[in-house]
Amino acid sequence: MRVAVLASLFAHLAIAACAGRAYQGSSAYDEGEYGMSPSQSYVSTDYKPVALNFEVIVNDTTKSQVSDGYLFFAPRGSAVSMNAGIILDQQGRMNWSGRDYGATFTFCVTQYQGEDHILITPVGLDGSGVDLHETVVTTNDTVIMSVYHPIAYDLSAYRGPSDGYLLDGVFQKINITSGEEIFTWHASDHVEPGECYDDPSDDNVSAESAFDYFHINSIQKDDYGHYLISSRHCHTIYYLNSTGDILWRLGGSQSSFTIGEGADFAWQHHARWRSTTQISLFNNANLDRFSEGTSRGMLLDLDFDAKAASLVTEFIPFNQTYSESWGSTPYLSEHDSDGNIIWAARYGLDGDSSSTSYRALRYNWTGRPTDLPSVTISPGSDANTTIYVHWNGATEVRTWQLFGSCAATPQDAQSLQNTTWLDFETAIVWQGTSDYAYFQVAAMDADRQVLSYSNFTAADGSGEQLAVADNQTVTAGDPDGNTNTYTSVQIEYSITM
Ligand SMILES: *[C@@H]1O[C@H](CO)[C@@H](O)[C@H](O)[C@H]1NC(C)=O
Ligand SMILES: *[C@@H]1O[C@H](CO)[C@@H](O)[C@H](O)[C@H]1NC(C)=O
Ligand SMILES: *[C@@H]1O[C@H](CO)[C@@H](O)[C@H](O)[C@H]1NC(C)=O
Ligand SMILES: *[C@@H]1O[C@H](CO)[C@@H](O)[C@H](O)[C@H]1NC(C)=O
Ligand SMILES: *[C@@H]1O[C@H](CO)[C@@H](O)[C@H](O)[C@H]1NC(C)=O
Ligand SMILES: *[C@@H]1O[C@H](CO)[C@@H](O)[C@H](O)[C@H]1NC(C)=O
Ligand SMILES: *[C@@H]1O[C@H](CO)[C@@H](O)[C@H](O)[C@H]1NC(C)=O
Ligand SMILES: *[C@@H]1O[C@H](CO)[C@@H](O)[C@H](O)[C@H]1NC(C)=O
Ligand SMILES: *[C@@H]1O[C@H](CO)[C@@H](O)[C@H](O)[C@H]1NC(C)=O
Ligand SMILES: *[C@@H]1O[C@H](CO)[C@@H](O)[C@H](O)[C@H]1NC(C)=O
Ligand SMILES: *[C@@H]1O[C@H](CO)[C@@H](O)[C@H](O)[C@H]1NC(C)=O
Ligand SMILES: *[C@H]1O[C@@H](CO)[C@H](O)[C@@H](O)[C@@H]1NC(C)=O
Repeated sequence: MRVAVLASLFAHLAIAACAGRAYQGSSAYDEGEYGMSPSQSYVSTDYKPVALNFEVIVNDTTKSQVSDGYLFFAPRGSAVSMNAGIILDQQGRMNWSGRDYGATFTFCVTQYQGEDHILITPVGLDGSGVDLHETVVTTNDTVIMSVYHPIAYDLSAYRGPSDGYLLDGVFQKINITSGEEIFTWHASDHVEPGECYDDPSDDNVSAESAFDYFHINSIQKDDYGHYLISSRHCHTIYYLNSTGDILWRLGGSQSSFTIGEGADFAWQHHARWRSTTQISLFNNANLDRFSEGTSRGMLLDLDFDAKAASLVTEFIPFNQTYSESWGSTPYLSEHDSDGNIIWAARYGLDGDSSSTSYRALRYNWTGRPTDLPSVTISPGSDANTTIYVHWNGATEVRTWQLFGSCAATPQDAQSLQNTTWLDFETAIVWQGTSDYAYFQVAAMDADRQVLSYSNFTAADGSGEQLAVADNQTVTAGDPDGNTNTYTSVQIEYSITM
C-alpha cells in the first residue's frame, strides 16, 4: 500500500462578556447553566475557544508553584464550538487559535531544523493509513508516526475467525525532507495476540473490522536510538532496540520486571522517559483487571539489576474518575512533584465524550505572526468609538497604541492614546474628537517597542482599509532587524507497507 498523505503541519510563528475570562469555581458552570461546553467570544472575530472553570483555584500559597508557559491543548467533540488546537494562558485567555487547521490531535512544540515549531496533526487523515495517536519529530528531523494497518490473519487460536483480520500496530520513521521511509516496525512480528487483553469477535473479518489487538498509542525515540512504545491493549510498555527487537517489557502478561505495589497499570497512554531509570505514563486503569477507582498519572522507577518496577509518585486527578480513553473527560490539572494538585480546571461538562482533548501540555513559546493585527471598529454615538483589536498568536503585546488620521492625509498617523492589553481581544474606547477618518493600532511590547502596525481602518465602521504607512517600519523583537517572517511547513509523505 502506498498512499500519499498530508500528515503534519508546522506553523512556525516565531520566525516566524465573560468574553475572554475563565470561571472560578462556578457552580452554574458545573450545573450546565452555560451549556455543555461554555465558550469565550469576541467582537473582532468569530473564534469561540472553550472557557475554563477552575475547580482548584490558584491562591497566594500555590501561585509560585505554577510553572511558566502556555497551555497547549486541542478541545474537540460534539459539544465543543471550536474544534482546534488552542494556546491559553494561565488565566484561561486564548493566545492563539489554530482553527484554520481544524480539529487536531497532536498539538505540541517541537524542534525542527534547530528552531521551535508548533506541530499539529489534523484530524481527517482517516483512510490514509496515518493514525492520530502519535507524531514525534526526532533530533534528526525525521518524523515518527503511528499507523494502524489491517492484515489478513488466522484468529482461531484466540477464539476468533480463521479468515479474520488483525489491526497491526505499526510505526514508521520518515525523512521529513524527502518523505522517504527510513524504518518500519510491525507489532505483529514481535507480539502475538495471546499476550494482550482484548478479544476478537466473529465479525473481525475485513480490513474495516479488523481486531485491534495492540493499539499503539505512544512512541518515544531516546538517545540510544531505542524506542519506548506503549500498547494500550497489551497493557505493556515495550522497549525496542534500533532494529525493532524487544529488549524488555514493562507491565502486562509477560513483564520483564516484577511490578511493585501500586505500580501496575492497564489501558495506559503516553509513556515517556523522565530520566534513564524513570518512566511516566497515564494509567487509565479502567475496564477489567483493575478496580482502583480512578485513572491517574504515574511515575515509575526501574531497577534494571533487580528487574523490579516500583511506584515513585502517583498523580490523582481532581474529581477522581476513570478516563475511558486519553483525554475523554474534560479536565486539566497541574501537580507538584509529590503529586499534589496545584490547580485543576474543566473545559466542558462530562457526557459521552462531547468535550475531549487528546493531550494537554505546557510550553514556553514566543509567537510573532506576520499577519497584521486585526481591527474592527464600532462607531458609537458622537465621539465615542470602540476599536476592537486582536493579533492571533502574538505573545509579546503588552500595550496597544491608537492612532488617528484624516481623509486628506490618511497615512499621517497621530498618536491618540495607549491602552493596556487585556485579553485576546482588547476593546479600545476612543472618546476624543470625531475628526479622524481612519484609526490604526500599533502593538507594543513590554519595552514599548512597536512590534507591528495594523492597517488604517475606516472610522465609520465600513471596514475599508489602507495599508500601513511607508515610514512605519518595524524592527522590535527581531534580532536581524528585518520584518518578521513566517513559515508554515506542510509535510507530505507516503506510508509504505
Ligand atoms: C491554596 O490551595 C491549596 C491547593 O488547593 C490548598 O491546599 C491550600 O489550603 C490553599 N491555601 C489557602 C490559604 O487557601
Ligand atoms: C541522522 O541521520 C543520518 C543520516 O542522514 C545518520 O547517519 C545518523 O546516524 C542519524 N543520527 C541519529 C541520531 O539518528
Ligand atoms: C533526508 O533526506 C535529505 C534529502 O534527501 C537528506 O539530505 C538527509 O540526509 C536525509 N536525512 C536522514 C535522517 O536520512
Ligand atoms: C537488537 O536486538 C536483537 C536481539 O537481541 C539483536 O539480534 C540485534 O543485533 C540488535 N540490534 C542492534 C542494532 O543492536
Ligand atoms: C465530579 O464527577 C461526577 C461524576 O462523574 C460528576 O457528576 C460531577 O459533576 C463532577 N463534579 C465536578 C465539580 O467536576
Ligand atoms: C519556561 O521557562 C522557565 C524559565 O526558564 C522555566 O522555569 C519553566 O520550567 C519553563 N516552562 C516549561 C513548561 O518548559
Ligand atoms: C461609549 O460607548 C460605550 C459602548 O457602547 C458605552 O458603554 C459608554 O457608556 C459610552 N460612553 C459615552 C460617554 O457615551
Ligand atoms: C510618515 O509619513 C507620513 C506621510 O506619508 C507623514 O505625514 C508623517 O509625518 C511621517 N511620519 C514620520 C514620523 O516621519
Ligand atoms: C503611547 O506610547 C508611546 C510609546 O511609549 C508614546 O510614544 C506615545 O506618545 C504614547 N501616546 C500617547 C497619546 O500618550
Ligand atoms: C498572549 O499573552 C501575552 C502575555 O503572556 C500577551 O502579552 C499577548 O498579548 C497575548 N496574545 C494574545 C493574542 O492575546
Ligand atoms: C491589510 O490590508 C491589506 C490590503 O492593503 C489586506 O490584504 C490585509 O488583509 C489587511 N490585513 C488585515 C489584518 O486586515
Ligand atoms: C472486532 O475487534 C474488536 C476488538 O478490537 C472490536 O472491538 C470490534 O469493534 C471489532 N469488530 C468490528 C465489526 O469492527
